[in-house]
Amino acid sequence: MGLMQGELQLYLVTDPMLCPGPTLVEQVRAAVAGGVTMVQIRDKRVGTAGLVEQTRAVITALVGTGVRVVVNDDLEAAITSGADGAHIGQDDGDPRAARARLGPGKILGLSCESETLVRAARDSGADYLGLGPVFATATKSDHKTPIGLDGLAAMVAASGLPTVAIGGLNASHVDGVRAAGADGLAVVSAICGTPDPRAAAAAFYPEVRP
Ligand code: TZP
Ligand code: MG
Repeated sequence: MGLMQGELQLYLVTDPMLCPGPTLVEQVRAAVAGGVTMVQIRDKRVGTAGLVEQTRAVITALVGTGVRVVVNDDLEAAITSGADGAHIGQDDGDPRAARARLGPGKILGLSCESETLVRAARDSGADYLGLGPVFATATKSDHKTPIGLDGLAAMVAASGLPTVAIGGLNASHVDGVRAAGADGLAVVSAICGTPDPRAAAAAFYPEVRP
């Protein structure tokens, strides 16, 4: 199934430091209760088995919420866990091959860090593009040069696909990201790095969630 309206609005990416194993499921559950619309399981320190375990636990916790779960980088983990799809970067192989392996029914996301990459992604089989980093962030130590909100706007305009912005974003950036034309914000620390992920998520769109 392709993306649904509003599904990229508040996209939570997990992190092994900010939402470690013992609290991962509770943090994600709280964040979804606060309005998170999609979840990506991201942990570069564990292998496929670890990702499958985390993903299954989160999927189980989110039954009934309608919130879909994708896995970062690892197609095998995405398929084995029964996730709704995968999110890959530019170093994770050809997105067309990823699409073929996942099949048409799964979500495929692709990270793009430049307008050139965005143009190349138009016919890649991706359902949406992750654009960033918008701002510098400590969460991803090896991130590329920040694109800023102006760079984001240019990339959105070139994309022709649904887009979610990522990198250094918090609730104060909702209007700026929306003005740049992106469909939503992807966030790690502004939700998982807080003591109350539910309240932190709810702060992004206070007009729709009390
Ligand atoms: N890709 C680009 S920036 C980033 C990823 C995974 C990390 C974003 O984390 P934060 O804490 O929301 O800045
Ligand atoms: Mg990757």
